[in-house]
Amino acid sequence: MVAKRFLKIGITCYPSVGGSGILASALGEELARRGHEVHFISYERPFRMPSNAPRLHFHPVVINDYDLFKYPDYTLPLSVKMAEVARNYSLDVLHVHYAVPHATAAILARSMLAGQPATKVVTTLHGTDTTLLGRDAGYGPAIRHALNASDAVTAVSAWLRDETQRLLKIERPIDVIHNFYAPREPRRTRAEVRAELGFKDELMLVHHSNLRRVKRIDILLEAVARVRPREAFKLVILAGEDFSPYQSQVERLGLADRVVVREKVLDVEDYLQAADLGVFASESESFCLSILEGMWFGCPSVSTAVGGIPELVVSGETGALVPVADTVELARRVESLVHHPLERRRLGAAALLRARAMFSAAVIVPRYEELYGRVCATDRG
Ligand code: GMT
Repeated sequence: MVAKRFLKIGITCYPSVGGSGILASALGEELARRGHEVHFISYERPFRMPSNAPRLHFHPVVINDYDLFKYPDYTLPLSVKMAEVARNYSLDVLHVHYAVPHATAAILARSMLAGQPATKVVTTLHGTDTTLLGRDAGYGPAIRHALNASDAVTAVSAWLRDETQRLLKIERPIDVIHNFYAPREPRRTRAEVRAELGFKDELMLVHHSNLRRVKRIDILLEAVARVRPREAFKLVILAGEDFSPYQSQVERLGLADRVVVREKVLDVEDYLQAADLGVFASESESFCLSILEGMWFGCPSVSTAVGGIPELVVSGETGALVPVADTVELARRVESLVHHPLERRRLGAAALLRARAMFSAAVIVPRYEELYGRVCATDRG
């Protein structure tokens, strides 16, 4: 039997609430649990990064706001910190989540380390780094350069891999490693959460996201407003950002007593265990970690068939998929599942099984370990 090689891995991600940061934090935590030494490098401690866990370290990037710059720069101090940590801790791998500007900073850091034992750069694409910024003439060439210079590139869905190759005209191989989720134990009971939210017998619809434009909260609210009878449900929105821009629409649609909003929620598990059905109207989504989070609590979803979502949700088996911007169909599928509890539970049970079988830490983390092993075994020459 070959002894397992424990690696020293630097991870850079956005530390705030957002799918790429959540995934990167969970990956770092799991890698440390498996014996690797993990160094997070970012401007803030990732919000889900546990304190006092063995082999888990955090290195802050300090950004000075010099008067001579109109815009503060993050890429250079990040690359200097990456090189410093790589040198001081002999990192085997720098794994960056979200290409902009992390991949460019990592390539620069690797150049600064020239002549020393090689640190390999792995870039994981999460979505808008390709689908939005990749189309931007001011970013596209820099992203293409950083991806071509990375030792390995991964994408969180096959759809995102194909989009990246098409949009950025990249021919190099991109490994698809889907996202995983490792739910924490809820701190409150389902009954306690429902009481806090003011529920009686209503069904709990849930939507959780950062509310950015691609999430199409406008369409989501319009669809929910069509569902009858209204007394049968309430929609809980766990908002990563300020919900106030949508408040007037909630009132106009007569949903004021049907929509409950909680902003900047960190304990999503508490709410997801109490939810009956997820609703998503995104017009672009490379994966949709939020759907997966619900699946882990047996919560099926109705969502748009867009981007990588069909790799996660099997329509009719673990949830329902509807065309983008089809408010009527979205409402129809939600209403049908509101009225058919057995069907809802069947989909929820299958969603949980699928999450365990395909999107668990036990399945996904070894794929990253295998990738690290592969890049560490190669010499860039
Ligand atoms: O736009 C967001 O939701 C944030 C973004 C991020 O980088 O955190 O999310 C992207 O990455 C998530 C984790 O891989 C995916 O689950 C989301 O689908 C993806 N968002 C988009 O593609 C719009």
